[in-house]
Amino acid sequence: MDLVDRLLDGDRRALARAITLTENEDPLAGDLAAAVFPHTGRARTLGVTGPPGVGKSTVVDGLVHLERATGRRVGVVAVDPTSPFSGGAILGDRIRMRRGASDPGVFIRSLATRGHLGGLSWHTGSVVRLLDAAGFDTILIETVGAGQAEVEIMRYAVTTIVILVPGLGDEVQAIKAGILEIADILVVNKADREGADGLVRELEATLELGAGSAASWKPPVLKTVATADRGLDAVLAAAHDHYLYLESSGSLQARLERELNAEVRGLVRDLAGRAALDWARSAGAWDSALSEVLARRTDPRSAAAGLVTRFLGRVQRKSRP
Ligand SMILES: Nc1nc2c(ncn2[C@@H]2O[C@H](COP(=O)(O)OP(=O)(O)OP(=O)(O)O)[C@@H](O)[C@H]2O)c(=O)[nH]1
Ligand SMILES: [Mg+2]
Repeated sequence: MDLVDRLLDGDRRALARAITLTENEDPLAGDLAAAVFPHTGRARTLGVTGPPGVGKSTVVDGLVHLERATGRRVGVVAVDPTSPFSGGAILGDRIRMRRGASDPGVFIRSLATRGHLGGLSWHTGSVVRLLDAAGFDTILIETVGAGQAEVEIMRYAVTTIVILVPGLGDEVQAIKAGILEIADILVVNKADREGADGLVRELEATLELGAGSAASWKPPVLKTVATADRGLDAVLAAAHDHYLYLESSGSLQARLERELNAEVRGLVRDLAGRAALDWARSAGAWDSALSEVLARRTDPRSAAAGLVTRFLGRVQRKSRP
């Protein structure tokens, strides 16, 4: 497919077109995903989430700027599970960047719900892979906190940065429960406002309560003033440390395997139900299919389709008189 070749060459128009096909769930999107999959797995993904208006886009903009200064190419996917508009005024405003808009080393795209959240989540994963295949070194995923949605979407980020600000009040209590669990790095933005130190202490105390074993990653709590680019270099350094931690502890590989396993499992279940899944596991077909995916020789959809085809063939043979 010519589109794939151009995308792999880093052609921005091809990339934009591929994303649109994916977003529209065009019949070509599956082929596209299959064709680019072997060329993925290189980019580093960084998620930025938190309640509305805490400064996510400003932080993302600052991080893009820092990454560009080291020559890395950066893709930004802004995901808004709360808005049904795509590329419209609301979302456009959400991701307005101060810098980088005309930099060829930066590619920004927004995604919004068109129906169900599951679709949005799938789009996000697919778009991240397209950016990865197109040669972007760092992919930032911004999503506005909206309960389960950001948890789903942050699956695609290796490192998740959760942003809070002083003065959120009761909201912090609610946020703490769910969102802190997915935070690898906590940022108290708008530290130019009163109450930042108090919030840092409060978050540190909460993290202390839920602290795991001595060997596990302890999310740092960092203060930033994103509008003044203050503290963002420390955020990026922490993200780097987190990545190295995952890599050296073997968690990065384990995590990747878990994600791809879950993806193929979900696809098989969607295509042919639980029985197909049970069969694949018991017949030993699962392990070989999955190892092909892990080696990036087969994409998750093709692997799932292959398993389902074998399962259905078996069902047909059995039901023949
Ligand atoms: N005082 C202060 N204001 C900030 C800081 N960071 C961002 N802001 C302001 O906060 C407002 C919201 O910033 P955004 O970056 O758009 O926030 P967001 O979290 O992306 O917003 P949504 O995507 O709509 O949820 C803007 O007016 C920013 O200029 C900061 O560190 N200090
Ligand atoms: Mg925003």
